[in-house]
Order: sequence, then C-alpha cells, then structure tokens
Amino acid sequence: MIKKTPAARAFAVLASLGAMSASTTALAAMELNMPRGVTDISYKVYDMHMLAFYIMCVVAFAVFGAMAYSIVKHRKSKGVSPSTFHESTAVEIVWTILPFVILIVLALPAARTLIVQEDDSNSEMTIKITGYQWKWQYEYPDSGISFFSTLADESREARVRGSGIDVYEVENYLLDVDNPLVIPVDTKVRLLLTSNDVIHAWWVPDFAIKKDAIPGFINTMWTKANETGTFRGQCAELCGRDHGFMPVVVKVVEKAEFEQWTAARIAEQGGEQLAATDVATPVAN
Ligand SMILES: [Cu+2]
Repeated sequence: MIKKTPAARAFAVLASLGAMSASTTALAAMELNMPRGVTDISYKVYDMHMLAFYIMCVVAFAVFGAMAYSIVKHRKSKGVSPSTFHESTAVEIVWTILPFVILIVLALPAARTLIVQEDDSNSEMTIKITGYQWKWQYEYPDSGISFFSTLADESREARVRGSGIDVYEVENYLLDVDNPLVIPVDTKVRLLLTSNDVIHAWWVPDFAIKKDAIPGFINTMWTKANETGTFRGQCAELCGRDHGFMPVVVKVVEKAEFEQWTAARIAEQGGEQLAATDVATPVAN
C-alpha cells in the first residue's frame, strides 16, 4: 500500500466530506442535517437553514483561509517583521457593511416565513391539543372525537429498569404511541394548544412547528401536510419526571381514509355512550 503523507490523508478526508455534503440523501441517512419535512413551512425553514449554512461556509472559508495564509506566509522563522499600522477606515467600513448585508439577506426570508407561520386564517379544520403529565389529549371539536395519546406499550415495558429488553431492538423506542393524532393530507389544520398542569411543548420536526402548551392559555398554530405518512415528535419542554415518555405521533392519511377514521371513531365513542345508557334506561323504540 502506498503510504500517504498527512497532507494527502487530510485531503482525502476533506474530499469525502465534500462528496457527502454534495449528496443530501447521504446526509439524511446519516441524520446530520435537519429534516426537510413535509409542509410548505418546513421546506421554507429548511431552505433558510441551508442558506445560513452556505453563508457560514463562505465566511468560515474566508476567515480561516486568511488566518492560515497569514500564519504560514508571515511566520517568524521566515524573518518577517510585524507591521505596525493602526486603524484602517476602509477595513472598518467593510466589516460593518458586510455583516449588515448578510443579516438583511437572512432576516428577509425569516420574517416572511414567520408571518406565514402565524397566519392560521382559512383553516379547514380545528384540533385541540392538551398536554398532561405525561400524555397528550386530542379533541376534534367539529366531530366530538376525543382521546388520549400515551407512550406505546413496547416502549413502556422496555424502559423499566431491569426489564431485560434491549431498547435498541424496540422499533421507534420512546417515539411511538397507542393512539396517534390523525389528520387528512392537503388540509390546513388549525391546532389549539393548551395544558392541564405544567408547561409542555408540542413539536413535530417534519412539520416545522413547535409551540408551548401553557395552562390557562390557548396557543395557536397550524399545519398542512403535503404527504401521507407517520411523523414523530416529542414534548419539547421539560415538564417533569416522564418528560421523555410523552412522544407525539401524527398519522397523515388520504382525505377519504380520514372520513372513514372519523366515522369509526364516532361510532366507537357513540357506541360506548349507548351501551352506558342501555344499562341505566332501556331505549324504547
Ligand atoms: Cu411534556
């Protein structure tokens, strides 16, 4: 094998890193970068993140390049003597104007996205989310559907100390629930967020939304998923002992499937109520 010099090895590492960053799928597989998500808002957030990243790359390259060049080129062993100038109006103007321009370039899309993110007008449906220690309640005021969403049994059993279960063998460990939130695809859903006890936060990275659930307050956010699928998130506000055990799971389904799910849920809830009344007062027909 050919022995590589340190410089050649460093170059090889840099080259492979460069190849990796060129392929976003490789990055996604390695989960180094943030997810691009499945909503228009999440696409915008991702694009802003990449814009900031590329600007930082250019700045870092320029700064560290100039530093490395100065260190190597003007080193003492070459007999270079330090210059003694002080103050440079030209340099000061450049390092004031340049960051200002960069900030404007970053702030404009950020402000635009924030405004869209807060605009829940023309929502097609509403869901109320209530945080509890340590679970979520989802209510659909339009149809009267209401249920709790708690950590899935597989994770619950595995997380107990001495359970003997290898958590790495548990699929979606601590990221799975018994009853996921179900929403239709391509539908603007308004989410009302509150809490029953302490402050929680409802967060789904693929939707690029996260907001605090505060007792006594109702916070509003909205989402509109462009793809069907299962999307996972977590409580993002330290809310007590089992903060890590109240994940968020959202199932985005086709509109027709959502109608079926709604009907089935209503029947399930109505059926329960009917059974209870049956016992107390027999229904006359
Ligand atoms: Cu919480």
